[in-house]
Order: sequence, then C-alpha cells, then structure tokens
Amino acid sequence: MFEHIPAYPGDPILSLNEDFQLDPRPNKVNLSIGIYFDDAGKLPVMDAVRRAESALLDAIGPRSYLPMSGLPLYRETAQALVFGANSEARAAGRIATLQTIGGSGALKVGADFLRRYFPASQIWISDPSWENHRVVFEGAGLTVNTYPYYDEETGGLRFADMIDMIGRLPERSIVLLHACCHNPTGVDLSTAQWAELVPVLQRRRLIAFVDMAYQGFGAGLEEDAACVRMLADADIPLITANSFSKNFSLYGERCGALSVVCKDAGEASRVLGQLMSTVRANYSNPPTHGARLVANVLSDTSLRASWEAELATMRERILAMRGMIHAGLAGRVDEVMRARYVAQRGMFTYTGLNESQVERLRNEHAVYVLRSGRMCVAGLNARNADYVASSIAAVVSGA
Ligand code: KET
Repeated sequence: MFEHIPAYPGDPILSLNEDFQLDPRPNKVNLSIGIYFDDAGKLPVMDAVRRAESALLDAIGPRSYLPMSGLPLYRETAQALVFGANSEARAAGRIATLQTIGGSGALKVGADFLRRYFPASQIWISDPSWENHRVVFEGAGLTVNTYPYYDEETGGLRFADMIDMIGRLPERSIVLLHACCHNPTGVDLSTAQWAELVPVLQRRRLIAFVDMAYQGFGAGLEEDAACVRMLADADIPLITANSFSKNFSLYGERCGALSVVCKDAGEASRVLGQLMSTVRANYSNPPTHGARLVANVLSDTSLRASWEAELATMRERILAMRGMIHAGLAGRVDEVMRARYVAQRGMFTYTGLNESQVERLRNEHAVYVLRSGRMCVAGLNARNADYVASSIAAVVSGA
C-alpha cells in the first residue's frame, strides 16, 4: 500500500542538526541550527524559567484542556511584549492574539487563515528567507513569491529594489517581513528604511505579516519590536507571529503567539473566533506547561527583571563572538567577507561561503554551517572561535 511513497530528502536545517548529533568527532562545532548556546557550549536553562518551574512544581494542579485560543495570561503578556504595554491598539481591544505551537505554529495558523479569507492573495517573502517560510505557506496552499533583499556583493540590503517591487504588488498581497535579526542574512532594515516602507504598504493596500522569532537578540526587547509598533500605529493591516523558543531558551516547549491587528474590537473578536476554528481543525488546543512558564515570568516583576538581564547577557555574548571571529579572520579572508561578522546582527551571519566550502568545512573540519552559508554565531564560544576561524581560512584558501 505504501510502496509509492518516496523518501523524504530531509530538511536543510533540522536534518543537518540531526546529522551533527550523530557525528562522533570530538572537535565538532554546531553552527547550523538557530539555537543559542552559552560560552560552555551548553543550551542554557534561564534562571527565571528555572524559578518559575520550581514554583509550578510546588503548586502542581489539574491539567485540563486550555481554551482553543490558549492560556489567557499568556495571550495578554505576549501581546504586551510584542506591541508594547501602552499600545493604543491593545487599549482599544483591537488585537486578536492567540497562543500557538511555537513561532512555526503561528505562521501556519496565520497562513491557513489568510488562505481561507484572502483566497486571491499571494505572499512575497525576502530573497533569501528562512527556508521554512516557503514550506509553511505553500503547505497552506498559498503561492509564494520573493522580493529582492540581500546583496551578495556587499553583504548588505537591496533596499531600493525591495521598495520598488513591493510598490508594484497587487492590492491585498501579503508581504512577509522579519522584525529583527533577519534569518538567514543578519541584515535588517534601519528605522529610516522601515519609515520609508510603511507608506508604500499603505498606498498599495498590502497586508504585512511580521515574523519575530528573535525579539531581544538584536538591539533590545523594545528596539527589536519598534517596526511592529510603527506598522500598528500606521494602521497597516498587520499580522505578527512571535516565538519564545529563542528568547526564553524554551525550544521544545513550543511557545509562540499569533496576533492580528484589526480595525476595532468587534472585528478582532470575529478574527479571533476564526483563528480558534483553525486551531480546532488542526490540533484542537495548545499545551499548558511552557505557556505557564512564559506567562509567569512575564507577569512577575522579579522574574521578569531576571529574564531581561539574562537575555541582555546572551545578546552581548553574541556580539562578543562576532568580534572574536572577526578578529580571528584578520588577514585570512578578504575584507568584504570578514566585515559581515560585525556588520550583521542577531544569531546569523551569511558567511558568503559557497556550497563546496561548506561541505569541506563539515567533512574535513567537523564545523557545521547551512548549505546556504548561513552560520549561527550563537554557537561560537571562546574555545571554538579560533578553530572555526582557521577552518574557514583553510577552506577559503583551498589549502
Ligand atoms: N521564524 C523564524 C524566522 C525562525 O528562524 C524560526 C526558527 C521560526 C520562525 C520558528 O520558531 P519556533 O518557535 O521554533 O517554531 N528557526 C530556527 C530553527 C528552525 O529552523 O526550526 C533556524 O532557522 O535554525
């Protein structure tokens, strides 16, 4: 019966991470998946999360189904984090927010919603984008196109080309934007560029779908969400998918949220209802544990302060690692290639290594980066950074 089913070629990120786990070489370095490791190379359990978890253990209670929309305190705190505690749209009750199975689940629920209520609309994602954006949106039945984004020559942004193309899209098209720490390139729009993009979205009557998987890893929690607030203030039809996988180091708990900013509270209530019906049709309702952890940390003054401080330390460590590999590559690769490590922001740098160099890095040096050349700089530490720099130097020089 199942003979005709072809082999799964694997996922460019998750399958590579699985291969890494099986690699027996002791000097191996995982710079493939977007996971933050600490300076000891360990996946951290954040102190605030540990404390929230201990408190939950002491107060173990029954575990009923959550509502289809998720835990109310989680929805409330997640919405405040994304849109700002004093957001006008929040005060007006015109944002529909629901708990989702990670940022990926938010994208999928949002994609299903758009496919159903905007059947004629297509989506435009950046070239390049997170590989799974195309997979999720095509999986929901949308046609996925790209807009110009990364400039391979300079390691920067093709902003004029991007704006030009977005300015010519059909009305009600969907434009997927990364709030901060662009995956895979590490190249973001500046505040001035966001301000230039907003009237274009407005004039063309486009829908902005903002993916924010790295809030707090760029410039700070508030700074990284500034574009979301700018879009909301400009009354652009706006959908956001945010994730707590990275900024809470809670990857396996699958904590995310989807928000749709509406015209008024009545519209938000109808949109929320339809999002709930999408959830019911997919997985019925979300899980409890991770949501309780996130909600309890975000709503408790002391836990929240501890979480924010630890997140700032993670952000600063990434910057230090960028500096370290940049220094380690001095005189070993050309300056355009080297400058990217300090010019780009967030967990990722687009190294400019080609496929065969990436393959040699893995085969000969046990250093794993994605086939596209994307490196997760959050996997570097004081012990492996120099080894990685010399491995890159070796594959670039062809030695
Ligand atoms: N959006 C972006 C831009 C993103 O990089 C990820 C994960 C997600 C959403 C998904 O978040 P989650 O809450 O885990 O569902 N990216 C890393 C892991 C992965 O590919 O799944 C990565 O790019 O390595």
